[in-house]
Amino acid sequence: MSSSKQPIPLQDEQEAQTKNETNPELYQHFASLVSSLPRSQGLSNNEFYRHDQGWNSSLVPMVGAMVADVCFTARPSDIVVATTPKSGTTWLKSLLYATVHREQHPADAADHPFYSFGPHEFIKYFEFQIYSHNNVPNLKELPDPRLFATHLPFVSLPRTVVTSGCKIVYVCRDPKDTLVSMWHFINKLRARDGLEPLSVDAAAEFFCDGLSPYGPYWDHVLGYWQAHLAHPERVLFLRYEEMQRDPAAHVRRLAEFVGLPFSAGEEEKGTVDAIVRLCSFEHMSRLEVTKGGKTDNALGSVPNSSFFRQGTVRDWENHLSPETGRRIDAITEAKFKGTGLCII
Ligand code: PPS
Repeated sequence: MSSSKQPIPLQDEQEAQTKNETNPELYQHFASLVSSLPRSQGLSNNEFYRHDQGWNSSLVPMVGAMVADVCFTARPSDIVVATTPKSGTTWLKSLLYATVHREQHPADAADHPFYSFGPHEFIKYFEFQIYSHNNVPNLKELPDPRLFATHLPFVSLPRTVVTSGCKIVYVCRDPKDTLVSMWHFINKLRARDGLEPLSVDAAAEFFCDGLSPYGPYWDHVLGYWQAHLAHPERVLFLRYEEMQRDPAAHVRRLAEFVGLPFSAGEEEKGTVDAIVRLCSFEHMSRLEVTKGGKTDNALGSVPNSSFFRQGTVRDWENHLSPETGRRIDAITEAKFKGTGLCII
């Protein structure tokens, strides 16, 4: 278990600890490069650019990804939460943080840091929290195990994440539920930015064309699936629907994977169940910090409540037509055929 004193993630404390430096020239260099890439509309509140490695995103996170690639130095002890957006990131981050820091912050403690900070303050994204606003932070002082997050496809991870042999935890979700969750979220951002909402049909069209954040969705999932097949000890591959069915089993898997299995004493004390309860949708979505707090990142300020909507499986049936559902299933079957991957 982590014996180090990872501070609770007060923005100021962390900034002081990471001795922020800036490099506007580097950011400008990559911004010019991204600006020269093919661009299009997509399932977004911003224009998409197409990265050379085949994925789409708005400019800011793509620049952040490029800065991370050249500036981030991974350690074998690092743990990276990787996801395609809206597939269970917030939940997985919470479970991982609560598991890794369970000694310092017991899940049933009344002063657990989850009561004070939004869920995305604990494990930050490379591409729009850590490497943003011209920052090139010195992350060397952060105690092990350092926890990071990303929505980047495997092919574009900061290169030392792959070469260091650090651990990656990936979660995927039925693409239809992922799409519906994304559509709701993007429309909130569009309303914030004074843009018209996207219809669900337009959103589905973009999604099927690969024009979703960090999409094509299918390439994203396959990239991590193949990495998991090649290195199961380094890449844990989880499914949102299976986590819903048995969250406690997944917390145990997660703990074992990161080398912090629960002891018999912890099992007896109910530590696993306490973590499951702490991180459950029902609990997290009702916290004051969720209802009233915001998370600032390079894409703007986002209410914490927007990371919690329904937290259920098959909500797509309430929004997508059966034809759209079949169309997405057909793409999924075709793309995953012969890979051993089944997620619907
Ligand atoms: S993000 O923006 O990429 O971080 O979003 P992400 O967290 O990946 O996905 C948001 C969806 O996950 C649901 N959610 C949860 N499900 C179960 N348990 C917990 N604790 C939890 N927290 C968030 C959230 O409601 C979004 O799904 P939908 O279908 O929109 O409800």
